[in-house]
This record gives sequence, structure tokens and C-alpha cells, in this order.
Amino acid sequence: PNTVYLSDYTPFGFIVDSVALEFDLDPRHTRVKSRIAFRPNPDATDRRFFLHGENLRLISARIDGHDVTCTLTEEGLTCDVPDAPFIWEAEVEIAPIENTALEGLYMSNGMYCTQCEAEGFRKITYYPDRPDVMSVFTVTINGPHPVLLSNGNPVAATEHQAEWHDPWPKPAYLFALVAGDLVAHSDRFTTMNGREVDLNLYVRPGDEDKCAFGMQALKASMKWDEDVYGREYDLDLFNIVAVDDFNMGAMENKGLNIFNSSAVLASPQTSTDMNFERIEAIIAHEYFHNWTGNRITCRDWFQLCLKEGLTVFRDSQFTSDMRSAPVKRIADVIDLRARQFPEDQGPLSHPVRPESFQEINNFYTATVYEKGAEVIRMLKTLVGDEAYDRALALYFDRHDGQACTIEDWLKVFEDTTGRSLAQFKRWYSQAGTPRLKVSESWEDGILTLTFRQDTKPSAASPDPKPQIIPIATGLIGPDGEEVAETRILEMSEATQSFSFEGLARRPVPSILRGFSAPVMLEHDLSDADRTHLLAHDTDPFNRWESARTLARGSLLPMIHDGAGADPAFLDAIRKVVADDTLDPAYRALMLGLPTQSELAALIHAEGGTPMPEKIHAGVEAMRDAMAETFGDAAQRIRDTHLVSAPYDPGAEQAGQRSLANAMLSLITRRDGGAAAQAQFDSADNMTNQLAALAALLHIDRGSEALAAFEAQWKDDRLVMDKWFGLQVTQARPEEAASVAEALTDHPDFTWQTPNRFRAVFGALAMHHAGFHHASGKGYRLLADWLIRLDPKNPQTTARMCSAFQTWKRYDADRQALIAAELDRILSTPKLSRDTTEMLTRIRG
Ligand code: B3K
Ligand code: ZN
Repeated sequence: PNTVYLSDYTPFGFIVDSVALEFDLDPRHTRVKSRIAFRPNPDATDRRFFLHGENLRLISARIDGHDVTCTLTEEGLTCDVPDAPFIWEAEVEIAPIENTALEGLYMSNGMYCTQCEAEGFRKITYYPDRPDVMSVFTVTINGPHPVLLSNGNPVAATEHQAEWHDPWPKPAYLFALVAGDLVAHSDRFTTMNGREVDLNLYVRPGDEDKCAFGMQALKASMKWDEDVYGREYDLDLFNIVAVDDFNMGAMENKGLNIFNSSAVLASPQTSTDMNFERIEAIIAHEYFHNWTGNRITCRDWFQLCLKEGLTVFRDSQFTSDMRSAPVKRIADVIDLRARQFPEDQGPLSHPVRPESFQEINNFYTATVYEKGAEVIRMLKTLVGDEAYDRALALYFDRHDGQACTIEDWLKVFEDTTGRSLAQFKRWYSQAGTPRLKVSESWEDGILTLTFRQDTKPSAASPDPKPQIIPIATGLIGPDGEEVAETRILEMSEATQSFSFEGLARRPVPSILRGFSAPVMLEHDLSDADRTHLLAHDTDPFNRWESARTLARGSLLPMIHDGAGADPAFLDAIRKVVADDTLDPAYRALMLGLPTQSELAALIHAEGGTPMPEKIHAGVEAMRDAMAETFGDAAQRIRDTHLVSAPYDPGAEQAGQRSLANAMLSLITRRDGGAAAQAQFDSADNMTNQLAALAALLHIDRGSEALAAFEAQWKDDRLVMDKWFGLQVTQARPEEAASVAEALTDHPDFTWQTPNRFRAVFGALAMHHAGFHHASGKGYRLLADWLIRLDPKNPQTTARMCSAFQTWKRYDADRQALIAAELDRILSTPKLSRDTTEMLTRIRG
């Protein structure tokens, strides 16, 4: 297979002045005519004329009106062109109905839609399909559908024909087309400069009642981007379309965002609080791309984090502002540890800016996105908020309309602050999660903290160098008072010390406040000191982190030798959770435990061999102990936080529900399911209904509720995804694979729809003890289905292969079972490039 290298970048030999496309839609025989104005690029040395094209049937090709002969390959075409401006015209035929990969132009429930990022446009017509080729598009769509959409503004429409013009030059990956029998939920937004923008959310008939929240979120995002970043929307129209068959969450096509219906449709009866929050964040994310991604795009796909890291960072700021900043920060760190850390510490480890790939779709990763956002967060911490704002203003000013690199991005910060970011740049070029060890010394009223940073060498970065690490640190005195406010210790050496002077008594340091860097902190604090921080830290993140660390410490002996839960830990947790002065959402987070996979990683890092069944047993024992410790208090806390007001998805009510439902799950461990059944029977919103169902399934008393749920929701595909997933999630480890397998026989298991496939197999992969059950059945079942899905949808298959990325943590028997499955998949004839690359890297 072909490997592409960052170091091989050269500009395209031609500039594209304009693109006109005309589509005659037909499921099997869609015709696409293109008329493209090219001229030689004075900045390029290589003038070979190569256009990408895949699975296209070329009908005709002309240059300046004359037929030309082209050399066709699997990847595109070449032909001789004049050394002067010329017009390329081509006609191709494609079959959207046969496009099960959901990349390019495809069909979903009878509607046409597109997904072009990263390299899908080449499945629509011949084109230089690379992000640094930007042009102005005019699109004509012929089709019998009531709604015919493309990017930009509508210029003309008759029955069965629509013409669109997008005045902003864009790369082909932002092209979009939608045609179908859709209904619009419409609204308007007045921009900061008083321009009126029409907003539409297009959905299938029947989904109209699930649009209001997404529309609100869109308007809130538009306003926020004006207020916080000074970014105004730049077209008269902004459209969002919901599609059922989609490989990811959503796509930021210029003026025509396309969303997985699960990432935009919401109603109180069918969506959980978590769904609402996720939808709000994704709408914001895609909208924010209009400036960070579309107006300023990437020079090449190695620079993906330029738009993704920044846009994730911006959407996390938005959520912090709309909801609770500490809760958002904790949720982000939980997510980073669950998804990015395993990636960065296993065979798939790669820098935030990778240097080579075979299939770019495999690099839309937690490292590029979430670590990419963490890197920007650190940059902001290092230069300060005010310099960050100035740097961003310069970025938009200097690079509007360009396709940029990480070098361009860092340069605006260097020019703004006068500081060199040469060492900081390692965060973009070096893979792996640094370990940060800290030791303390105390003498004459001076506390000295000595840090050592260490990154494990990996295939991607064999010789890691010290990073710049901003370590936000404060001090908590023995009486619980803060004796030093947060200070940013800027570490740049492998080993470095920082002192705090003039202290009357020895304080407890609160280190890496707000998780100021994506590292693994090792701080040998006594349990007493941690409990002290848990009670008194003024930094809400670190207060939570103390609880997490205590939980880990208490869980390990329970896992290893079946010890009982540490009463001191239980008591400390009970105290914070019962503290009514704290935000309920925060208190619910305090009750959370590290995931079983995270515990496996920890045991592995400490030189042990994680045994999934023991981890599972330890965590269950801890939950039971919590249920005992809370006793009747659980009921009291739950009662206090039951919401009687009409459902609202905002942070306040959602926090109440998350605490009440955390209590419900403890109560259910002791009451045989009575409270959960009552909640299930009376719930008027999905959050409470699903929480009750989960609690019942967990104690094996859920079969009736499950049937009732199915009967109630069988016609709602998004709710049915939850029904499929939850049964696997809540299954006992020895049954998880069988439950998943049985679900694949359900008539509604429409496995070619990524949402449904992920509902079952994503849940299985996330069920640590179930997936890793010693029988190997989980591995086998997933492998069977990946083999089946790969020829239909390589992208979703490849993504799900990451379930195997942690395999080297486990015992020899499990490793042998997994290796056999990896080899079995790899030996499948015609395995896709996507899946081959993922599994080859994982297999090592
Ligand atoms: N930019 C798209 C992701 C495209 C994924 C292509 N495999 C969505 C987003 O990050 O906003
Ligand atoms: Zn994005």
C-alpha cells in the first residue's frame, strides 16, 4: 500500500479559478458534468496534470472544447494540457445507491447526500481533491425531489432544478449536495453587523418535533462566536440536514452542514440529557468550523489538527460557558483518558500532527482532535488569555482564505508574544503521553517541588525529548485554607525544581490544577493528604481528581486480593456527595469510578497483568460498598433532587437528574429494583426512563421493562439504538458476547447503518470484562462482524478495530486469542486499505 509523507508535500501545478458542476440525479446512473477553469500555478514546479477520481465511469473529457484522451488509473487520470489557462470539461457516471461506504455521493432512506472529507469528492468527479486547491463553486442539481441543496446561496430554482453559488473559495472536501423529500424547521439570526441569515434544519417528515433544540443551539453558537471570537457568519443562509446513515457525528460543509441524525435530533421523550449536551456541542463544533476550517483550512491532511484541535477547543469553551466549566473540564479529562491515552500509549500512537499515513480517514483520532485541543489549551495557559485573543485575531486576519500549516498557526503566537515556540512545537511532532513525577522537600518554610518528565519511546517517536509543560499549582494549608493561589510552573527541562517560600507550615500542594497539561501525574501523596485536598482544594478539577486517585488506590487491593473497600475513602466520598452547597452534577461526578479499561491500563503500567474478571468483580464490590455506605442517605439525596418542573435539558436540571439517577443505581443494589421499576413506569423523559432501565438490567430484573421499552419505541430508530446498546452494556461479562450475538438476529439489526452497528458492537467493545471474557467469544464475534462490514463500509470497520489496540496489556492466553482474530481479519481477501492499515499497526 501507498504511504503518504508530510515531507513530500508539493503544491499543485495549477490554480482552479472556478468550478461549475451539474448533477442529473439517479440512483444507479447519476450524471455529473464538470466545467473547471485551470491555469498554471506560478508557485509550482511540477506541472503534471493529475486529477483524482475513483469509481467513476468517464463519459467524456474535453479541454477548451476539444475531446482529449486521458490515461486512467484506479486513482485518477492524467492527460496533456496547455501551458496556459484552459477549461476542463468532463462528464462521469456514478451509482449513489451502490455506495455503501457512505463517502462521496450516496443514498440514505431515499435521499441523496454527500460526505467528501477527507477524500470523498474524487468519488463524485475528477478533480484535484486536496485541501490546498480552493475554488468558487456553482452547482446545478436536476432531480424530482422537493428539496435540492448545495453550498452557498440559492441563485435560481425551478421545479426539478436548483442552482447554487458559493462565493467563498473552498476546498472540494467542503462540497455538499442533498436532495430529498425533506421538511425544514426554519428560523433567523441577525448578525453583529445586522445581516439577516436564514436558518433551516432539514429533516425527514415525522422528525419535525425533534428540531427545536438543535436550532436553539445553532443560534447560541452563532452568537457566542461573535461575542467571544468576533466571528460573524458570512452567507445569507445556513442549512443543516439530518441523515440516518453517516459514518461519524457531523460534517461542516460550507453553509450546508450534514449531521448524523443522532447528533442533531432531540426531544425530551427520546433523548437523554447527555444526548442534548452532545448535540449542542456538535452543532457548535460544526458551526465554529466555518472560521476554523472553512475560511482558514488545512494545506494538507497532516495539518488536520489545525482545524480540528482548534475547533474542539472552541466547542469546549462554548460548553463551559453554556454549562458548568468544572463539570465540562472533568468530563473532557475522563474522555481524554478513556480514548486518547490508550491510543497514545499503544501501537496506534501518533503525533498530533502525524508524519505519514496510508488512509487519512484513520487519522481522525482522539489524538488529533482531543489532544490537539489540549495543546491549544496549554498554549493559551502559557501566553495568557489576552495574548491568546490577539494571536487569534491575527490568525484570522493574516490567513483568511488560505490553506495553512501548524507552522503558520504557531507563528501568529510567536509574532504576537515575541516568544519562541520551537520547543512547544514538540507537542505537535512527538507522540506519547509524558509521565510527570513530582517529589517534595520541605525546609525553613520553603516547599520545593521537583518534577521529572519522561515519555516512553514509541515507533512514532523513538527518541522523545522534554516538552514544555505548564503545571498549574496551588498550595492548601493544614487547616484547609489556600496559602498560595494557582501559579503556572513552566517546565521545559527533563528535571526541574520550583520553590514556594515564606510558608509558616507545610502545605499540601495541589498540582496540575484544571489538568493543565495532558500528562500522567505521579505524586506520592498520603491518603490523608489526598483526603485533605478532596475536602479543601479550591480547584474543582483537582478536588475531583483527588477522589479519583483515592478511588484507584482503594480499588487496586479489591481487584488483586478481594479486599474490602477502604472505609476512609467511602466516608470521604459520602461527605462530598452529601454536600448540598456543591453543584449536583459535580457531586454525581464525584461518585464516578475509573473505567475498567483504565484500571487495566494502570495495572499494566505498574508491571502487572490485568485480569478483566477480577477488575469487574472489584468494581462491582466497590459499588456495593458505596450502596451500603450511603444507605438511606441515597434515598434522601435522590428525593431532594427529583425534578418536578417541566423537562428542560439545561445544565441545572440535567445535574439534578444525574445525581438523582446516580443515587437510583445505588438504591437498586439494595431494594431489588422497586425504585427503578417505579421510575421506569412513570418516567416522562428518556433520561429517567433509560437510567431506570439500566439499573434494572444491571440486577437482572429488566426483562419486562426491556420488552415494554421496545414496544413503546420500536418505530424510533434513535431510541432503538439505545435499546440495542444498553442490553450489551448491562450484560454480565460472561453473557455480553451472547447478548450481542442474539441482537444481531433481531429483525431491526440493520447492520449496514453505522449507528446500529455501533450500538451493538461499540457497546461490546466498551464492555471491558465482556469483550475480554476468557472464552474469546467477544473477540471472535467482533472479528466476524468486522469481516462482514469491511467490504461495505471500510471507514466504520477500521474505526472499530481500535477495540483491539490495548491487546498487549493482557495475559498470554488472551493475547493469543486476539492475535488469531487479527490475523484472521488480515487474511481476508480484498480487505480494505482502511482496515489493513489499522490492523497492521495494531498487530505490530
Ligand atoms: N470534519 C468532520 C470529520 C470528517 C471525518 C472524515 N473521515 C467532522 C468534524 O470534525 O467536525
Ligand atoms: Zn471538526
